[in-house]
Amino acid sequence: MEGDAGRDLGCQKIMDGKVTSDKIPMEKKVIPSCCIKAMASAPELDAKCHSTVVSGWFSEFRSSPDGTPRTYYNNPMWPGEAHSLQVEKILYKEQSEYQEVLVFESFAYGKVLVLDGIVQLTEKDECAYQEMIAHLPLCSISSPKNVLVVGGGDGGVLREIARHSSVECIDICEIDKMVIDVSKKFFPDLAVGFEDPRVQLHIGDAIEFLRNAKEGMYDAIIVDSSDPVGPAQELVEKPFFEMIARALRPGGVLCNMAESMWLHTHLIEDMISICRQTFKGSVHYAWTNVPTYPSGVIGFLICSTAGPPVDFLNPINPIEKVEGSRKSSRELRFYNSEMHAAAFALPSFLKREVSVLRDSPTSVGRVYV
Ligand code: SPD
Repeated sequence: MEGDAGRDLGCQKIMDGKVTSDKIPMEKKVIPSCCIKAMASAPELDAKCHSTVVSGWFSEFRSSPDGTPRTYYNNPMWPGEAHSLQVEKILYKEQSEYQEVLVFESFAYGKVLVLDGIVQLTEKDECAYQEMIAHLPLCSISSPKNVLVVGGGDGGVLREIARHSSVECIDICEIDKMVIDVSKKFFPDLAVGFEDPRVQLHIGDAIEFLRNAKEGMYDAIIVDSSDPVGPAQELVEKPFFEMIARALRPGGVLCNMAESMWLHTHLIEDMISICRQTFKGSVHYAWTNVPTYPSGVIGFLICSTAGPPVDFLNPINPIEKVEGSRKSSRELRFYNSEMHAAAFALPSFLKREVSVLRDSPTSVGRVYV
């Protein structure tokens, strides 16, 4: 069984440099200072048993490929911090060809999808991510027709794209079929996106898919990936962005998940620099808040190729006028035109730290240094 509770406490003891005997009664044991809630000498109930769950609380963790004890609160993407969610019940845990897939029912955020120990979505706050990553680009161009989603196997982004009745074809390239199957089973409100007849599903590697895509084929490409550790590593590198730019029509748009401004300014700076070299239209950074993501926010890199200029800050295709958006069975929960405009307002520290954002936002065109 995964998540041996005693081993987990052992790990905490080692971290504190104190080793207490298992024969000492519970009430006399020293609780490791790093995690008061890790009182895990009582075994976890089977329904809550997983290596990321300590005393009924899930925390994002750093996995150890060599099998040594896992170090809690030290994920390489966000060292020194972790967000915890109280687990009601683990519903699914399986290793796919690419990653570990975990679903649990949480106390406060509904069902949660976790890949390789990292929260991908919760039922409560997924709207803040899926609605923004889909409508920020699609509302910025008129009559989008061909759209590609990279990743997004849970279907939530598809659900949002489907609100745009101008769209004729939605290709999705997801590497891990298990994510799709799990979403269909546990997250029907997201997986409903796969039921749209315009959706063409491609299971496979996005790089390979883009290599074979017709030049200038897409009006918009949305990259809904996991963090760039593991299978998504290549999705923040220059060759990937070059392939995206090639697959977009002139004046086509990319919206790419771009991490947290509180945690990843170097990564953001690198991604923006690559995109400035690659996308000859405009390059912007926008963000939204998602309480269950590390630091509670996540950003998007939004770019356009050379061609008809795209004014991301003043969308030409406002959602309130998008045909089909009100017909959808599910009302928008987060996105509206005010949220669209607000997403491009950047805090002073970010403009200072990421030099390429210093004079942003601009109305149309490049992000100037
Ligand atoms: N740090 C987590 C980033 C996850 C981004 N992808 C989420 C997938 C939701 N469709």
